[in-house]
Amino acid sequence: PERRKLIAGNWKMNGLRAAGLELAKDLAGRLDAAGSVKFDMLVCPPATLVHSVAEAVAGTPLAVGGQDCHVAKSGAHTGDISAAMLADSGSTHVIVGHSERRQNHGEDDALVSAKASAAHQAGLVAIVCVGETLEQREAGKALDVVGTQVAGSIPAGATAANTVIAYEPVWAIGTGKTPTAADVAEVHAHIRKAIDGRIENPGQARILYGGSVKPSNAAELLSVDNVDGALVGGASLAADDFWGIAETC
Ligand code: G2H
Repeated sequence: PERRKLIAGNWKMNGLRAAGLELAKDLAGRLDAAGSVKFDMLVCPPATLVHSVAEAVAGTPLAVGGQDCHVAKSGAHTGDISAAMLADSGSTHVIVGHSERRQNHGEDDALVSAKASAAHQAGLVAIVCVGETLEQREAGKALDVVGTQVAGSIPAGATAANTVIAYEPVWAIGTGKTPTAADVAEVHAHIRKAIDGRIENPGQARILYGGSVKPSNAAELLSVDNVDGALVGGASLAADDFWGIAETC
């Protein structure tokens, strides 16, 4: 079967209650009104809003996810949130290994893999992020770096149903710069090969592109071979922009 595209919004550290709930309800309302659409839609609000957003959109096709989880189910980990807590709050997905976590919190592939495994134990879909820095791309190492990250960040037990890969070149995040369609195609084809033997049913696994996706470039990026959706940051904070991206599917 054809891979259905996933349009995922990563709100990052944005969203107070009123605006976050309004945004989520707006999107859920558009999904309901549209009836059948060609994409799945997910929003990942800050942890403070996961439960209220999930309650507000319950019964609609809009899915809700977290932006990170701890590897443990519970325990003495001040400030952390477990995958079980996200699931209990209405999440079906969680992003792990976003480059902002890798850079700002020193997360490495082994930890990302353990987080993805914790997500699976809790019944969540893990969205595993990978991507090279500008320095690595300019050194001609993008494919090697991404291949190594994929190999190290996918846990045993990963399947096309419980794991999504997101390719986010670090230099394209929040910068307005995007790789060419040819570069995206090259990396996504490389990832498709790299997940063989690591994700059950690899041909059905979804590989998202992320990094400065907006309505004006979404059609081109989403039509690239092996691009099965988008992970959207800045442009997921306005309903018209996020919906506009999804509508290009
Ligand atoms: C990449 C992306 C969402 P933005 O981090 O994960 O953010 O679309 O703002 O580049």
